[in-house]
Amino acid sequence: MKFVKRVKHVLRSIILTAAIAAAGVGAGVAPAVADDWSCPAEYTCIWNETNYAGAYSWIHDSNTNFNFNMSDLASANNRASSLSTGNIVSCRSYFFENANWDAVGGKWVWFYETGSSRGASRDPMLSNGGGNGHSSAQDLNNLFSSNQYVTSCS
Ligand SMILES: [Ca+2]
Ligand SMILES: [Ca+2]
Repeated sequence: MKFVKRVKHVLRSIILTAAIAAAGVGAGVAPAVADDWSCPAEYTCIWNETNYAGAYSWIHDSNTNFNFNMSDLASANNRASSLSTGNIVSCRSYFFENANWDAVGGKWVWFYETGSSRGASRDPMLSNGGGNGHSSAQDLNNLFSSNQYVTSCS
């Protein structure tokens, strides 16, 4: 299996989130994202509440640490309660309890992109488990601290 680490685009995410928040205010609607289908192409999306609600973050590329903010400007670290892979082009999106993709010292699971028939691509409630693999049957609420996209699933 080939792991491909992409360069983070934290600044772009911040600008994009700010732009969306500004657009939401301008349009007179709440900036909260209400369903997983709003997760844009090539992003994995996390929300701090179940059912794809509350503060959110659109994650682009792999991150060794969730040191970026969600839409409410609070850290995304240990705050994901629901998750969608939207339409990412990666084959798999891994999420880890610990930073630095630590698959030994903590829980980890993976999700597939939309359209894949090989497994879950989203989960509205991480507290009762979710995704595939190692820790999929365990409580994953408010846990994730790093993520990794894998672009090849040979
Ligand atoms: Ca964590
Ligand atoms: Ca679940």
